[in-house]
Amino acid sequence: MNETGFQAAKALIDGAKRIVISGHLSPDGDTIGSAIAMARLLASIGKEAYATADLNSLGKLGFMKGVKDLVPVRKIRHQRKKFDLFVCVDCRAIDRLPPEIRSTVEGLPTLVIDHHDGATGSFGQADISDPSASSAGEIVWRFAKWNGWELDDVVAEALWVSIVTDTGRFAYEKCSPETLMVAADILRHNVRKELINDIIYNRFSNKAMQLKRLAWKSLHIWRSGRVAEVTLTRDDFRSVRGVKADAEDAVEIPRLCQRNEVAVYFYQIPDRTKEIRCSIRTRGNWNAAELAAKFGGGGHLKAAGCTIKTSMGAAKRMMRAAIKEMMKCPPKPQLSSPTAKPDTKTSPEPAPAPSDSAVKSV
Ligand SMILES: [Mn+2]
Repeated sequence: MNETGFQAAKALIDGAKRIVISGHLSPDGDTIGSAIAMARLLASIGKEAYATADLNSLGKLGFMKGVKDLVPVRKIRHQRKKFDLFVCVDCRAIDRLPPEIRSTVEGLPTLVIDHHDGATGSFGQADISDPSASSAGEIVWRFAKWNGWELDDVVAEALWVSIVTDTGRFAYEKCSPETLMVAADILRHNVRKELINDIIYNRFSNKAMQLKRLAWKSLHIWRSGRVAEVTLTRDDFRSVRGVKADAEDAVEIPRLCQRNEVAVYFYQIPDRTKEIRCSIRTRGNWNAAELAAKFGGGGHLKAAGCTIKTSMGAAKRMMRAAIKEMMKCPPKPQLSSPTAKPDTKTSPEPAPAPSDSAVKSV
């Protein structure tokens, strides 16, 4: 419990009337869930609170009860009345925010609620981030309880989506005993857990199915599967009239190789052919965030992403060279979370899966 941080956060909120809330670009379940929950909790104590997101990137998350209250990013700039507080969830850098809102929130007093590793570059006046938390949603829950705020069903559902997606359904390393206690409390509310699981993980549109087929066809395996890649080009997306959100989980395909340690999903956004996005997942101690940082990207220890501004062929050559370089030396052991036990004797299997959601590529 971050008592000092929570008190500073409370003081900022007490002094604010009109609050804007946003998470990172290409929002995932945790970004949307923690933003919706925070806005609703703040509204419950009489604040005018607006959660914003790029509504075109919601993908499957459109089913969530709180989505109807989200304000499109473009509308935030045209708000006539000024905001007096910005709450930044699941993110801690201005340049990771949707570009449409950056000028509006820059310079506002800021409360940061993040859980990414390597908590650097904070820009807030109050910061209740915790890299050991499973999700930003888990921190929102702790803060709500600390304040004595009541959760309603919409908040509970939003926080459930946050935690379920960011822990890979309670499977990833950062899923702690406390995460399960939080989840247990959330389940006291009316949460559509079966429906949520089905929509997010078990049902795919025709476009998504066609893109999966193309991604499987592109599977490229090297180093006996220790490294594997899939690729979706602009033409692939165009051929099925699909968008990025229709293939968010493509990086899970190369990860299925039995010995896989580094998985990469290369893709092009239609209309931006000179820009190759790479979604990276690692096992063991390979640092996905460091690999992505070589190309100006970032993320978590085992789930990260970057954009390389070049052609597909050149981006692949650059990424493959960086992976080879990284794999020359054995990975540095690292503890990504204070709750993780350094228990190497009893775990001959590769380390658990990454700490980001299956619904989006970082
Ligand atoms: Mn998150």
